[in-house]
Amino acid sequence: MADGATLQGFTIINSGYYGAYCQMTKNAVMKNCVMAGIPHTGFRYYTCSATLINNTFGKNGYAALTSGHEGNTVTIMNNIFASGGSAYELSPVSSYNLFFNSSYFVGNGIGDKQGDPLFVDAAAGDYKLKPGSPAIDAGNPDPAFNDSDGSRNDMGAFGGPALAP
Ligand SMILES: [Ca+2]
Repeated sequence: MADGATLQGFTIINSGYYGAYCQMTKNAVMKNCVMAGIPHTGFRYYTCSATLINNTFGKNGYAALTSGHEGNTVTIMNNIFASGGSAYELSPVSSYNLFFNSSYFVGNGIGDKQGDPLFVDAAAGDYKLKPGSPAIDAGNPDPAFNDSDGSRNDMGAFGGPALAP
């Protein structure tokens, strides 16, 4: 990804080696993306600054996020990390993320929590949330992040203001 680039609204399942690769990039943004079944890593960093908001990481081969080098500044918020590791070789600034079966970084910020996100049908690639999911109305409570229906932010790729209801 290039400096200041935004990757938004993509679903990348069972593809490639890295879902996206951010190398020597400043101020990259990824939001409302689904990354699942990727052989290595959903999002790979190499000396990069980036913000990840409202993404869903399903089960990936190695981890949701990995870093190939130090010197990263990564902020994660309102994301769901489900299985296959969350972040390896990387210490993101974290808030309002949901972690499930994550073997590396499991969140240490305000609003971070653990639990089964209750996807509709992950095996079939449907990463929307079932009623009762702990990710519903559990993202950042600032109205700037509200869902398009006006309710509090739902964690994951289908929450936040960017998508139509
Ligand atoms: Ca909501």
